[in-house]
Amino acid sequence: MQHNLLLLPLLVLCLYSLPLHGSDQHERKPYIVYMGELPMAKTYAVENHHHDLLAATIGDTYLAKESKIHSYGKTFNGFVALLLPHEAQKLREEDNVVSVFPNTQLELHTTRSWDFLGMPLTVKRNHKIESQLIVGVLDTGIWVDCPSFNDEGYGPPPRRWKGKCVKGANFTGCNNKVIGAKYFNLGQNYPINDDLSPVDDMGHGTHTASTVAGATVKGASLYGIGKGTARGGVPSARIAIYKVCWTSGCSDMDMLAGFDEAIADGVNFISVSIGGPSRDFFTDPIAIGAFHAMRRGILTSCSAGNGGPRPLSVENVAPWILTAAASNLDREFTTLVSFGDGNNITGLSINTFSPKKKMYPLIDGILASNHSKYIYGSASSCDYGTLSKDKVKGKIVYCAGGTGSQDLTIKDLGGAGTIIGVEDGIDASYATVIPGTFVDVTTDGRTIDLYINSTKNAKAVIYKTTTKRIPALNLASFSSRGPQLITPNILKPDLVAPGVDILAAYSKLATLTGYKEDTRYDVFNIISGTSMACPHVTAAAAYVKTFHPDWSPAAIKSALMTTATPIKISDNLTELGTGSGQINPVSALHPGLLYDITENSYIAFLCKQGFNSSSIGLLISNKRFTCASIKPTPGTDGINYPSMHIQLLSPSSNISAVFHRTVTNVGYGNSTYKAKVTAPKGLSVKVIPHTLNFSQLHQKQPFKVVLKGPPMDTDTILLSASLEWSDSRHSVRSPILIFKQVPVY
Ligand SMILES: *[C@@H]1O[C@H](CO)[C@@H](O)[C@H](O)[C@H]1NC(C)=O
Ligand SMILES: *[C@@H]1O[C@H](CO)[C@@H](O)[C@H](O)[C@H]1NC(C)=O
Ligand SMILES: *[C@@H]1O[C@H](CO)[C@@H](O)[C@H](O)[C@H]1NC(C)=O
Ligand SMILES: *[C@@H]1O[C@H](CO)[C@@H](O)[C@H](O)[C@H]1NC(C)=O
Ligand SMILES: *[C@@H]1O[C@H](CO)[C@@H](O)[C@H](O)[C@H]1NC(C)=O
Ligand SMILES: *[C@@H]1O[C@H](CO)[C@@H](O)[C@H](O)[C@H]1NC(C)=O
Ligand SMILES: *[C@@H]1O[C@H](CO)[C@@H](O)[C@H](O)[C@H]1NC(C)=O
Ligand SMILES: *[C@@H]1O[C@H](CO)[C@@H](O)[C@H](O)[C@H]1NC(C)=O
Ligand SMILES: CC(=O)N[C@H]1CO[C@H](CO)[C@@H](O)[C@@H]1O
Repeated sequence: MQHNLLLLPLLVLCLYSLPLHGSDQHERKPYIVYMGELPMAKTYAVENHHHDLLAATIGDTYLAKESKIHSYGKTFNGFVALLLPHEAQKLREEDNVVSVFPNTQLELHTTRSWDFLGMPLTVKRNHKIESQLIVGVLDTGIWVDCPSFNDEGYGPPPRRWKGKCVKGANFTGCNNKVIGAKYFNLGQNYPINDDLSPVDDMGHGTHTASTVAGATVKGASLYGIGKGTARGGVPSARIAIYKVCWTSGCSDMDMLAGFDEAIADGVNFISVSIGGPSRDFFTDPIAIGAFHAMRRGILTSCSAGNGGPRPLSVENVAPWILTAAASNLDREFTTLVSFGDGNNITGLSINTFSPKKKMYPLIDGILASNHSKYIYGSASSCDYGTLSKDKVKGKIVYCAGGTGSQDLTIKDLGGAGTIIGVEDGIDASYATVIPGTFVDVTTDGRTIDLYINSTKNAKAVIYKTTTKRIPALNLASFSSRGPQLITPNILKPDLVAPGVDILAAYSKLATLTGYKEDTRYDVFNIISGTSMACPHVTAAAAYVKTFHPDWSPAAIKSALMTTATPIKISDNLTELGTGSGQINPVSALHPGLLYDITENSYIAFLCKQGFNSSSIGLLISNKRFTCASIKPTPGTDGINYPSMHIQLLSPSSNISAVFHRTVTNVGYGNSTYKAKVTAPKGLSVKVIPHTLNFSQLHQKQPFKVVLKGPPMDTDTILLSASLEWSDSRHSVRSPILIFKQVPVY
């Protein structure tokens, strides 16, 4: 339901996207031909090589030239071309090609948050180093002209910066805060109403960029709602925006172009609040881009997706990606509704409207129904086309269930407001285009039903939204859950960060609800999604880097994971969505031990996963590489991951797994860590050795964790344990999760 709310306007706009350029090429479709790392010896330009390969495949030099859309070649090798399926197949068999996949569309995963994470305004910072960091944001573009991107007090861009600021429609340029902006529309099929420039027509990119690195803005609010200080997690850092998403979605080829440029421009971090169904790593543009970023010391963070609470919904699962799930904050935006009988209920919404009258007539969808025959939809949920304008006008309409755009329907019919009953629970507040709020259909919804039935003269009034403090730290229900199927023995998502009701900067080109019928524009907005969690994680990683500039992407990720706060578990599926827990950026500065992963360990891992030696050779530009030439990586997962996970394929399997790990001492030179294990009944967790002695900093110590147990009970699908290394000053925690695959949900 939440997913729909965020995405509905996008789906509508899809209809306007133009067909691909070229008239007689309607059978050819864009494919991405991915060729791995750039060749070591650049004997001649990669473009020429791409052209030759394409010409040989198509068998026509002219057509080959016409078909090529783009050559990647700044940070990895590959191109996009319009191909027929058999040509794509032919290219797949070429020696120099890792993968060939059709271009598809990905989607967006759509101020107190930093205080809440233990980073008050006064948190200690390395401003000088922070101001040298550049965060690349692949998103919908940016609206620079808002207070969060005011560059007062920022010096010139870091010297290593090689990016540019591309001008265009409604885009005024960059400054010393937003130091780079580019846009990508390789298919030239952006919707007609989109601005051909890095400007943000949707608000999403402005919001995520300001969450990472927005300047500090006092007294920020949305029409007085959520008032406080808005700021990014690393307010001194610089932003470079790569617009890869249009109102029609974000295409694979544009995503890859964004990565290619961002890496070459010299960003330190890449934040991607975008995703799609999980794919094999080397046919997934985000996994490919993030892999080449990792090779150059750049950490990529991504959102886990808004497919929760459904299991198997997690996206962006490559082990070199930091995958972010979403939690709520310790506040809620509640909207009071008073009824004619004196009763009140509180719903959740962002209602910026104050009532003009004391009370309004209240009806439900059934009473408002247009009884002349409608064919589609249900009147009780106020579906479009089912209600009568005469009956709705001037009234508040209660709609039970439905698709989430009833506020727009009721507005069209001249209604005064709407109360929407939601079926699957609500844990985020969404803006409504007229006075409105969302309530649980089975509890408050039933109260409203009874009241409407009890009188001929039902009345109600919806007040402006106010803020309420709540006990915090729950996984948002929309946040995607594991298990994942690409590398089943790696736990994803990795971490949780705030993603519910986040106040951050917004674009003046996008209305608050995204509906064109809305007339409210603001430089702030409150929105929800794992899209909002991802930039929090990116910023936390950047913050850690300002204190440890020499740490690798995997080391920073490990620091965040082993110091995270475990999330309260309400049910089995929640456990599959929280990873190591909620980020705690200040603790992550002192993790004690690190689970580092070098590029070579990722390569060994890919060998273990069964990737072809010649493909892996291309990824690292070493044609002679063979998996046989490296030491096989031992253990169940074959990678030094900071969490431990196995999926049992058969319900009758005994539990048996071994995790080989190596930790690096970054705490005190001379220290002894003892293992502390918590495990449920029926699971034996042995840590060998049980004590790790370090005599100096940066010393490494290996250990293994051996899991053993009988088959899990029939109605148990998860067993959850943990390992904590402690030297009495640090606690280095790894979740251990065993999941039993069940045939159907
Ligand atoms: C309902 O809310 C109104 C407005 O805040 C308040 O005056 C009234 O006392 C409340 N009624 C009940 C029963 O809580
Ligand atoms: C009821 O629906 C019909 C068919 O869509 C439409 O022509 C008519 O105007 C509607 N009536 C009212 C009162 O809205
Ligand atoms: C209210 O009345 C309608 C129509 O008579 C009926 O279908 C519905 O069940 C009633 N709702 C409740 C909660 O009693
Ligand atoms: C890798 O796969 C390709 C075809 O997909 C095959 O030609 C090649 O022999 C394989 N290489 C190795 C080392 O297995
Ligand atoms: C599970 O372990 C028990 C005890 O070690 C053994 O008897 C049994 O054969 C094992 N079952 C499977 C399926 O391996
Ligand atoms: C390390 O600790 C041991 C035992 O506590 C002590 O004997 C030794 O001197 C310490 N070494 C250093 C370099 O501090
Ligand atoms: C670590 O040191 C303790 C005493 O400080 C000793 O008992 C233990 O055997 C040592 N462990 C290893 C693995 O060296
Ligand atoms: C889910 O968790 C509950 C305890 O919270 C447990 O009783 C139940 O058996 C679990 N269900 C499954 C399918 O594992
Ligand atoms: C908000 C804003 O500046 N919108 C402008 C975008 O560009 C169009 C066409 O140039 C203008 O008409 C808008 O005013």
